[in-house]
Amino acid sequence: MYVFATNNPGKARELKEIFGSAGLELQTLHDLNLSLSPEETGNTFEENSKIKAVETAEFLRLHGYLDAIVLADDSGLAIDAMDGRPGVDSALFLGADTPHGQRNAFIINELHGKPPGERTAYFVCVITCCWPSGEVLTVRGELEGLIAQAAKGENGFGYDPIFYVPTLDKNMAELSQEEKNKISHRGQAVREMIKKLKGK
Ligand code: ITT
Repeated sequence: MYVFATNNPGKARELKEIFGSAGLELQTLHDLNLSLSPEETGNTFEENSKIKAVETAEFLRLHGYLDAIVLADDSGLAIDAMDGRPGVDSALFLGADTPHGQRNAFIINELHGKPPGERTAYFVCVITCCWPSGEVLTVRGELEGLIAQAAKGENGFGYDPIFYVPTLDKNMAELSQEEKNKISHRGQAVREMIKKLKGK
């Protein structure tokens, strides 16, 4: 069984859809009535994604899930004009409990008046898989875009309303789930991971 170690419902929705279209079932800890929030003490997406996968795999073993294959996602938005922030601290930006609407408004304001060439940004998604044997594998996906002039769209989650995708002339939150998955940092990483899972 594949278990996704996340507390973020937006990530869970996206991964489940991509797994589903590959004919694989993915459950979250929430689906198993379990809960765990590993401390993200790493300095990189790779480190934090591995911490979440490995700790959750150990936790599941203790709960009797001896054959669980665990996936974890660490992701975020890096803005060039803000020296790569919020980056690996994307979930903590302006404080862990700050609503995303407030974070997005802050970023729009920070970049106010900047021309497109100074609005470049990219989403990163690193997914780690941890097998019952303890073997670990990591993949990374990235999507480049621009910080939009204004927040737009109701879909997706997090920073999606302020991320402009030039090739589609839309903000990420204006894309359907299917459209986002096709191009997104997470979509790319998950599809690569699924190829590796199927090759095992
Ligand atoms: P888990 O660790 O439980 O998976 P989290 O939300 O804490 O959930 P991260 O530590 O990886 O996840 O933080 C990622 C942050 O970046 C979080 O604030 C997200 O809202 C944001 N983010 C990640 N992927 C995104 C996406 O596809 N679109 C918009 N924002 C995204």
